[in-house]
Amino acid sequence: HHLTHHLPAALKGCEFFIEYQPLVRMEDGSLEGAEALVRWSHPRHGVLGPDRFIPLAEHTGLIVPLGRWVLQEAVRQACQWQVRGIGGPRPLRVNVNLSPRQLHHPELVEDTVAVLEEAGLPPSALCLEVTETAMIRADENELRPLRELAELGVGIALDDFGTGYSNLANLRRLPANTLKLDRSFTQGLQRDPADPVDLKIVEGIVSLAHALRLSVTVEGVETSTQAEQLRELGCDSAQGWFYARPGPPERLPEAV
Ligand code: G
Ligand code: G
Ligand code: NA
Ligand code: MN
Repeated sequence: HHLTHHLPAALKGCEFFIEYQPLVRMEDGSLEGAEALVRWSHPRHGVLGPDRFIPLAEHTGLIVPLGRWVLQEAVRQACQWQVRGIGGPRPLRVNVNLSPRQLHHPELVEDTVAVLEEAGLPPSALCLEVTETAMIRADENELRPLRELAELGVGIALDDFGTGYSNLANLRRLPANTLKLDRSFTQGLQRDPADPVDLKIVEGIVSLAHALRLSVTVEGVETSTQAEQLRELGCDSAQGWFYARPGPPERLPEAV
């Protein structure tokens, strides 16, 4: 694949950049943080989304240096927000996605700690997102680095929750402190009136998550109706086009 072929040069040539999508607290609409979403500014194909190249980078192993770059960049950015007082008295958190391959990399903990220390960012200002599917596939050895990071105060989010096949016993053993409800659930609330079964499912997931002391973030909120329903169902924070699309870091202060 020709894109695969060009990935190493693209990383060397600084063709990647990051957009940030705000995370908003449901209780008061305040800005909680932002998710870092990588893009490739390809000289011939224009801007490519992560779906176009993350699987390729994962396949070749380039995801490790690329992921490290994303982490470093995002942590530096979070530091900038802190320095400028954006987000008010509570420091903004930055969420960074981790691929399965990064999860298995022996230096994950060391690298992450080094990046935080170098930037002077407290571990609690970083959250690592790992998909539900990747987490439930991980054995105890593979979960250990995440557990270590969680003990240091780094947030761990179960991303795209509801698309995998977790069972309850499984959820308990994961080192996550946040559950990100996949946007397919949010879409189910689109109809007016919302499907009562969809409402019950979300309600059930939220109460299960809270029983396990997981905070719930909902993805893909596109309308005020959805936002209101999800707030009433007890979701803690939200992300989606209703609040803001992913954008450059300078735009974050205007987000809320
Ligand atoms: O932004 P949308 O922007 O198209 O992102 C699509 C998916 O790509 C998201 O679900 C996200 O999990 C994934 N993604 C975005 N940035 C990164 C990244 O830096 N690393 C990894 N592994 N996945 C990412
Ligand atoms: O979950 P991942 O981490 O998979 O999610 C990020 C992806 O979701 C990105 O591609 C982003 O552009 C997209 N996205 C973010 N907000 C919304 C939304 O409100 N609606 C839809 N349809 N997609 C969204
Ligand atoms: Na994500
Ligand atoms: Mn997600």
